[in-house]
Amino acid sequence: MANNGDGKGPRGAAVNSPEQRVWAALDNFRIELPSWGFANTGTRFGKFIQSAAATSLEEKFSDAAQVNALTGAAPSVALHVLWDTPGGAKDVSRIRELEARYGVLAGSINPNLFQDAEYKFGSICNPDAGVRKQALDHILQSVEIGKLLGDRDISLWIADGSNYPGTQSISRRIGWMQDVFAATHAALGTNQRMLIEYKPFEPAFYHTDIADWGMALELSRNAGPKARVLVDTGHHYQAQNIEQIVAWLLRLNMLGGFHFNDRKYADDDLTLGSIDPYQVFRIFSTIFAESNTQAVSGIAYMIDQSHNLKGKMEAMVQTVVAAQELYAKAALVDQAQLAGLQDSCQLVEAEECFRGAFWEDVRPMLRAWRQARGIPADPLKALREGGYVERITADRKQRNASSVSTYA
Ligand code: PSV
Ligand code: MN
Repeated sequence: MANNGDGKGPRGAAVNSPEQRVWAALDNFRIELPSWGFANTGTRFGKFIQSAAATSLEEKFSDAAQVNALTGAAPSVALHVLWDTPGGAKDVSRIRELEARYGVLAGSINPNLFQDAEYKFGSICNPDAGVRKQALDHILQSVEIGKLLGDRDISLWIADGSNYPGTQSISRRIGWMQDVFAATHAALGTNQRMLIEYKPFEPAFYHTDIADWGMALELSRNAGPKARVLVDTGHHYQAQNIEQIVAWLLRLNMLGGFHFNDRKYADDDLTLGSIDPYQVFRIFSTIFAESNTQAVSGIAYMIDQSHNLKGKMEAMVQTVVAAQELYAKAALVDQAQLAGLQDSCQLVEAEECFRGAFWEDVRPMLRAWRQARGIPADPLKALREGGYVERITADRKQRNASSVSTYA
């Protein structure tokens, strides 16, 4: 979902009170929910079925609508084509009905290029031209679904790579990717974009075809003007400076959006901000500091988490609330003051100005903002007291008990 902080770009805007900055930021903040975050998933060692998990696309829309009602910040739900729209373009009218019934919109469209047996040795980088064509056809079908739904973004995560040195030509695979992305770009509608996601490892452990932001950037530029880079916060090596990547991509007007989650070790998909909230604050602060308003306005904020241990509804509400809190903290940074301190190299003062905002407790401001906007002051408490989780648990229990599949 597009979002531009306080709507004007911090350096260009009239300086408001901290509270006004926070309220304006919250009014504009939108974050997309992943349909797969409401369904049963597992680890690679086993699947954990939850009684309240969504067992159909309708239930995913219902859950997403509930999260949106409680937070006021999550009006769209990302779809994974294989799991949500197995009928392809034929499913579009059904999705439209669900949008109308539940009041949340379908968001980014995610082709699935990693699950089918044919993709064992890769999808768009597979040495077999037939498999590459199958992958391209699936991407083009996703573009078509997005076009029919009026959705802006196709999010492309390519799981391809290899496990052993010498077993694949890294170079030739680059060419195959370029061909597929060029064909994808050519199929995009006027308002559509393709977002290219990167990830250093997993499922491949020697080389991954799109391993970092440099590769994603080059592939995006090569594909055409409607391609952008997608930053999944869990897809970096431990010591990587993610906000620096964000600053570069914004500067180049090449940041398409985020998949938010947190991690302790690798791509753990933990709740946003649960391990390192300062990291998320630094990312948001980088966005508030950016003067290229066009680049900032194109950022799609999305959640990419699927919880196995926490209740799915609870985890999703908690995540949206955490994102709002960290976004509000970043809005508190006085950008004009900070820029002055940076330019005069007043290091300690600059650092205090920056991290001081992080240490502010913004929760009272959020409560006041929510009350003024007719949203429950404490969304998690409202979820617990509202009876929704009990209702869906009772309703879905039986179906989930007999479910054997992941990503229902
Ligand atoms: C892969 O790890 C990823 O981050 C991609 O965005 C997928 O679409 C998503 O997770 C769901 O598996
Ligand atoms: Mn992701």
